[in-house]
Order: sequence, then structure tokens, then C-alpha cells
Amino acid sequence: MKILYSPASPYSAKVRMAARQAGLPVESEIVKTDDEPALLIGNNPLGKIPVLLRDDGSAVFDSRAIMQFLDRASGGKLYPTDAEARTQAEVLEALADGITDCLLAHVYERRFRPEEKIHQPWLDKQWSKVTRGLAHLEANPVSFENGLTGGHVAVAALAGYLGLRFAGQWEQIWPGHRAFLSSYETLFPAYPEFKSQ
Ligand SMILES: N[C@@H](CCC(=O)N[C@@H](CS)C(=O)NCC(=O)O)C(=O)O
Repeated sequence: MKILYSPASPYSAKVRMAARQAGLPVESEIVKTDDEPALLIGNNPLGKIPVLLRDDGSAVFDSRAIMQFLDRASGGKLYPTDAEARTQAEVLEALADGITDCLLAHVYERRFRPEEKIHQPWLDKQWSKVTRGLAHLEANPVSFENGLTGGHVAVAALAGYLGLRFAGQWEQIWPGHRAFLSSYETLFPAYPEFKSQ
């Protein structure tokens, strides 16, 4: 299997870490989404990464579907079997991905619009979701009691992207990120190799 990704992409970091955590042999290939290469568009009409190419050539996207696929393929190494614990892991992932969505919207507004068309109220709205989400993580510290789940992996991917693109703007809203990352790296020592860069 192969994952199409880019080194900066937080959702790609999430699924690549998850594949490693699940113990599945998965190769990775860098694609540039802006160039819309045939390999990407032919496998995901949305032109987004990550995309997982299975051994039979068929594609799985988006990152949430890939996580669930990797979990099934590994016999349940990414999400708890207990129903309530699984729901909590999936909600944590949804929160981390949702904050990441807002960060991406923020970055794309500034990257793809001409300067005079950048809409500050839109940036502010996205940022307010980010700060509320991070404040929620601060008020509800993530527990590692039941081992590493896809939820933890998504939060680690979010933290990596915050560090890459928003350095100095978020750390005080979620000071608990240090304790989170320290626990995460204990369970997943390869984090520096996989986080957005
Ligand atoms: N919901 C999707 C989001 C994927 C996404 O937005 N990926 C970004 C890179 S991090 C991308 O491909 N951007 C290029 C584009 O939107 O054209 C997922 O979870 O995989």
C-alpha cells in the first residue's frame, strides 16, 4: 500500500503515523496538490491528500476513512473495541481534525487570495474556532489511560501543524500541549520524523 502525501500536510501526518502505529507496511509518495498530478486526481477527484492506494490499485480517502480502513486492516490497533471508548476516540479525532480544518482555511485564505481580497472577518471567525477548540483541549486534558488511539494521533498531527504554521500564536491557549506531546512521544517515539515539516 502507498500513501500520497506532502510533508507539511497535517492529515497526511495523521494517517502516516497511524499506519506506523498499526504496524502496517505502507510506502509514502510525495505529491504536490497545486500541480494536480494525474496520480492524485486519478485517485481522488477532490485533488486532496492524503490518499491511500491499496495493493489492488483502489483508493481510499479522506483521512477519516483511511484511519478506519487502517484500523480494520490491522485487526483493531487504532481504536478501542469498547463502544464508549471508541466513540470518545472518534470525537477527539473529530475535534482535532475540525481545528485543523480551520487552520487550513486560515492558511488558504492568506495563500490563495490576492491581498486586497483577504477577508479579515473570515480569518477571525476561523481563529475563534481554533482558540475555542484549543481551550477545550486545555480544559479537558487528553487521557492516555487506555493506550494510544486514532484520537491521540489526530491531536499530535494538529500540534505539529500548529508548530509549523502558527508558532507563537497558540501555545499559551493550550499550555497542556507540552504534557500531551511528552506522553505521545513516549508511546510514539517516531513523532519528530512524521509531524508536519
Ligand atoms: N477532510 C480531508 C481534508 C484533506 C485536506 O484538506 N488536505 C489538504 C492538505 S493538508 C489538501 O489536500 N489541500 C489541497 C486542496 O484542497 O486542494 C481529510 O481529512 O483528508
